[in-house]
Amino acid sequence: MEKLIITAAICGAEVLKEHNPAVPYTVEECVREAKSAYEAGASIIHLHVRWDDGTPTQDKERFRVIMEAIRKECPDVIIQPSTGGAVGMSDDERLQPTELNPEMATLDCGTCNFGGDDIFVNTENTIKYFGQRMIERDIKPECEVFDKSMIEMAVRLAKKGYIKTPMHFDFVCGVNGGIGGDIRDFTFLRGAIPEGSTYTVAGVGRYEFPLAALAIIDGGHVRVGFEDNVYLSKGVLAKSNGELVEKVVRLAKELGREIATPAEARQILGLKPLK
Ligand code: KMH
Ligand code: ZN
Repeated sequence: MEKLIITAAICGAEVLKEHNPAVPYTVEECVREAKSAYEAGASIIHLHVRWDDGTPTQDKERFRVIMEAIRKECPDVIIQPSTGGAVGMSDDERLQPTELNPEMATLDCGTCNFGGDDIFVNTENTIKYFGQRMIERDIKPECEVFDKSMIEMAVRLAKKGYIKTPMHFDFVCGVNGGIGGDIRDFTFLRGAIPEGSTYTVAGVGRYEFPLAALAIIDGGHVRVGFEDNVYLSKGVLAKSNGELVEKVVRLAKELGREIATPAEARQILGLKPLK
């Protein structure tokens, strides 16, 4: 079985210090959280950025500063900026970090409710626009799917040339408005991706670790982090993203799965090796 790629979604756009005081907003806090995850075994950092007061932004310069600061401490880690940003942002606002030519970025493959009155809008034309941008800039998309129909959208747009194959998916399970995070939800998504694709699973809240275990057994990959879940176990806040990654490493060890280094993750995902 391939080694396990662990992604740490260290920050997100919605989670706040009120949920867990270790949620990073400042440059220094982002570096601290990325480093803790990297040292624990994460090879990919899925990155949103905030202004110092916690407001989410897709500002290119803010991304540049934080990505450079993370690289100083985690020289070979794969940094995967979000192009989802926060609900309500325009397409061009969201696309700003792609101008920095990251190795990877997220590509959200459909529209869904996102709690309360929020709607996370990704029309077919938006997905084509984002997909085209990633092809032009040689950025590997992580196709974020919040439901099975989004896999079908990604497959259809890949056939039309908007997404390169083999595709890499992220099953985000447990968002209010998307698919749930039970075993049958996972197997439904898992069975729908084309052969030769890779996937990671991001379970929201209480789904984080049970889904991680399923992916470890199945040969998939795992995303954890404050974006998805702030608890180490029921009622116990994680002190850092690193603690969440450490728990996945422990599960993987018990289940006999080795952890991929960033270089191995690049190989598995078909990214160019670092120069
Ligand atoms: N913050 C969500 C609205 C992504 O990173 O691409 C979108 C999101 C997805 O987090
Ligand atoms: Zn995200």
